[in-house]
Amino acid sequence: MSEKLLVPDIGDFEKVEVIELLVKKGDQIKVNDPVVTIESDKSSVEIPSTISGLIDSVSVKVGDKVSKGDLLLSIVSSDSKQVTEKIIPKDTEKLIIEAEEALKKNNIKEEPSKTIIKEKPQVIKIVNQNDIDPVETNEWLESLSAVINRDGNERAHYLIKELMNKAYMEGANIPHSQTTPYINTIPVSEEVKSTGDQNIERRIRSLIRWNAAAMVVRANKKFPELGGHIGTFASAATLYDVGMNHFWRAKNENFGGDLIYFQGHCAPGIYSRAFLEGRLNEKQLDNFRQEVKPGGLSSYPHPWLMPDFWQFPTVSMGLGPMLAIYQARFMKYLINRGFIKDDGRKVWAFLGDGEMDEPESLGAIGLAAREKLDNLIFVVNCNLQRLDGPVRGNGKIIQELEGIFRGAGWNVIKVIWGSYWDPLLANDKSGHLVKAMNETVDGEYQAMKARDGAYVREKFFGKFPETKKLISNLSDTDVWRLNRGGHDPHKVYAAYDKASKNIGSPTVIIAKTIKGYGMGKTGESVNTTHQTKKLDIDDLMYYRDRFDVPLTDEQVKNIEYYKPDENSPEIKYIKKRRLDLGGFIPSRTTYAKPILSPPSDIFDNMKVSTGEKQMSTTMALVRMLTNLLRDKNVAPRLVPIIPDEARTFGMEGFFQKIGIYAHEGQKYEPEDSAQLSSYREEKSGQVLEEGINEAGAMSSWIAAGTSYTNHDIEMIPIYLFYSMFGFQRIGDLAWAGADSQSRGFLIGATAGRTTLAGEGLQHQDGHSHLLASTIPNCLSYDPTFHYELAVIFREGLRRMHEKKENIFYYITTMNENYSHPEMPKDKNCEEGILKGMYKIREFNKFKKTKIQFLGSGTILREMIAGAEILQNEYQIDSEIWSVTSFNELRRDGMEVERYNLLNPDKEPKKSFVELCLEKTEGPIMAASDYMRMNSDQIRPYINKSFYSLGTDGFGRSDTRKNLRNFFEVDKEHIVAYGLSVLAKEQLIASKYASEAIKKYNIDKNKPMPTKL
Ligand SMILES: Cc1ncc(C[n+]2csc(CCOP(=O)(O)OP(=O)(O)O)c2C)c(N)n1
Ligand SMILES: [Mg+2]
Repeated sequence: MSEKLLVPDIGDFEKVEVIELLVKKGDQIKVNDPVVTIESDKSSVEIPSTISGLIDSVSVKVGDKVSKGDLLLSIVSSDSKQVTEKIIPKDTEKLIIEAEEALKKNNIKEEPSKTIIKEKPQVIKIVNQNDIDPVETNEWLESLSAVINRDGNERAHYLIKELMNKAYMEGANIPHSQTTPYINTIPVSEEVKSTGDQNIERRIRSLIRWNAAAMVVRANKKFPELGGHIGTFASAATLYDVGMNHFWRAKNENFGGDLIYFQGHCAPGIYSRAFLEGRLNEKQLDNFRQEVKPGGLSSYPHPWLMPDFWQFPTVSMGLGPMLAIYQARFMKYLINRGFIKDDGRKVWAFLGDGEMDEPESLGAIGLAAREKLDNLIFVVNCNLQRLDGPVRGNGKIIQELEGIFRGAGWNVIKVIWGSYWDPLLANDKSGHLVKAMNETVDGEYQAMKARDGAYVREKFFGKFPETKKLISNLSDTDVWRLNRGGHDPHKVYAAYDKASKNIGSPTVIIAKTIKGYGMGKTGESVNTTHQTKKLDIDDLMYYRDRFDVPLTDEQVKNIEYYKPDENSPEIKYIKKRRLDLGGFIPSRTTYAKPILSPPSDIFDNMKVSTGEKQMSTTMALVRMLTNLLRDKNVAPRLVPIIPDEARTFGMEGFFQKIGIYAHEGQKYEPEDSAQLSSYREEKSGQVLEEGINEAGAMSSWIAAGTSYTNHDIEMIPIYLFYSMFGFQRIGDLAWAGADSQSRGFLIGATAGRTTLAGEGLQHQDGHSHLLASTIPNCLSYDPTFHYELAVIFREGLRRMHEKKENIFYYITTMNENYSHPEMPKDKNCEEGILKGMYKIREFNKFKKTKIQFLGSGTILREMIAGAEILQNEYQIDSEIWSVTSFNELRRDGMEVERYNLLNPDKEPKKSFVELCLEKTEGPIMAASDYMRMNSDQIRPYINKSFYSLGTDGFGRSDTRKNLRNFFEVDKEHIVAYGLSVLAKEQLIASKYASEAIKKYNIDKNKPMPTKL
């Protein structure tokens, strides 16, 4: 039976043009196969079939205008059932069921701990001066103890929650406290014990500590300018060691590998372990921070400088936490899209407590909880200090972070006290010890660790008679030995174990440590620890003794490294641990297969003229992506990333076509479900819709752009954003992306100071290309026409994803509609587009006076229009060059110039600019919709008179015409300035320029736009 396929609801649009027929009479099609592409003035969308069968007739042709309800195809249906099947809205019911199933799976919590605590539980009797009825308080507390005793912690937690709900409903507005007492989260009775040999692990850790410090001290002895850090790793050594010995699984043929974000300035400690593991030698350690000659060790984790070792650049504080969150999210994305299997890989991020003040550090923690990233573990090393002094002298950073993370929905594990405190806490019957712990501020905690046992006895235990008594049988040395949780391998192990098993939420481990642990008087817990790079002989002797490093005094004086024999138990142990965990960490490898570039004809439709049809380059890009989504190699690998601007860029068609990634699917029927481009979220969705979150979107881009190494699967991230909210907003992340060797496309849409008309100063980008030019492996382009975009994009795919070059592309696209010409037939055109310029037009009627125009982006069109006027009204000839990239031209110019200067005896080479322009006639005038500095970049490589126009100054909202007039880049200014340049070069009389200035009402007295 013949069925009719009609145009579905396409939203507010009427009479939308059919731009492509994707099927023909006689084709067999299935439900959801795209049949035609329609295009409004803003976006293009494919219409999928809702019927499967044989096409009987096609009722539309390219160029037709269609509206809702118009007939598209007649189909002889092959399945009568599907005739009535409604494709839009999607089967939401099914999606909900799927999402709920997934939810259920995720919610399968570990069996609630049924352990009935046998020993007397820790009852904390809060001794509070404001307690109006301590007896009643005691009764409640004892009841609670009884519950814990009988039914366990989970039951107690449940009752407390119910009590709070009840109180709330009764009207008692009791604010819920997000913090717990200042003690460890994991009770002693629930600590899982390490299976490791603690003695040997301590010996290994001591050697790692020693060699790490020695590396820094030796480097600075040789070259005091080199710098480095000792105190940070000294505080974090146990946190890393327990992970390395027991938890972090390396990538190998059976497992994808855990991903560890090391705290940047801990690098010496990581090198030091690699030295014991036999991965680095003494010579390399001696080249710490000497990166210019090959073989040196980079100051911090820089994959660019050590591409086989470091995976994640973290030293710019705050980026590590954010990148780790989006890394964990992208891992789930790849799992949910079926690219990698879910084998329980984890992302661990090590952060400093001072670093947590960076807004970026905490900025994305809500997302981590929302997305239920139980593959993510943060370890915050709370040594209570940052660079200058205490992180929270007057407060408690651990408590503050606990509240913030718990409030955001994280699983929080505090590791505050080491095992030596356990008996004291068990004997704290009156609760005074915990009270003292709660009331002591970080400034005091820090000061105590800079002194000695006697001081701690007086200042801390001396707070109450009860606490003083508690330690009456301990010597000052015993008191001094009371350790912090982050230095206790047992406590750290228990926390890591619990974190690794947590399901349904991310975990943060907040560990308390001492900055400069073991460094003695000059370095331990003192405010200057962070910058200690040199230790004198006494300090070194102390350090050796503190950690029992088997070196003689003489060896200490020589600051020798210590590495036990290959057959020693220590070396055997350290290697065996890593062998059991799959290999060494960190290690950066890639086994990703390249993505075959699409055939060159995939973009052929962008090489023909659009005729009357006007479109923006943004729309051309979306058209191109729609084409790419039909290429079987490329389509699944595309990761479109959008910070809430899909509609601005005309990309709403992607919602239905490839879906928006949502780990829980879509639990609601979207408001616009009846429409063709309705908002569709799906567990296997492809689009990363990040919301208004450029930093998050960029972090996703980096995760996807480095997927080839972190997941061994090449992906093609395409992040589209308002160009003004690109580099200047996320510049530091872009730099980290470059360091990480990310591959992918950044698309600065709505670009150009005068092209995005009706917005305003903070939206109007006239410099993003200059910012892009600061990144060495970023190639940036400012194309004007659709074929330029196609050539650039395809080459990007080829170089990055097929040839695996570690570069990335920044391309600006605009929202001005105009018609696009056919690609010039000149065989050098493609090469020119890629190198940065090619000749696009020539006005050559009069052969008297000539000028060279170099233009890019939308301003190229103003130049063409200006050149036409010059030809028609002033008999001036011109050649017009489309400059797709001033940045690339400059790079080539610099390189050629350098070669020529280094080879004075050789035939000089010519830069591409020179080759293009050397035989041309007349002065050169360049312009773009960016600051003059953009086009000025090529000035040194041009041996002719060169002038530039540009949009220097604050942007503002107005019409394009007025803006271009204001910034003096419209065709009228191009004519007037062009004549003036010719007059200055004495090629024409100055009166022509003066007349033009008058004719176009150009106000000579108007200040420079930079001053307005
Ligand atoms: C964005 C940024 N700002 C400043 C620095 C310089 N810096 C390096 S380490 C450091 C102090 C770090 O303190 P914390 O996070 O507590 O780490 P700790 O060394 O105490 O473990 C600072 C300010 C940096 N690396 N990145
Ligand atoms: Mg710190």
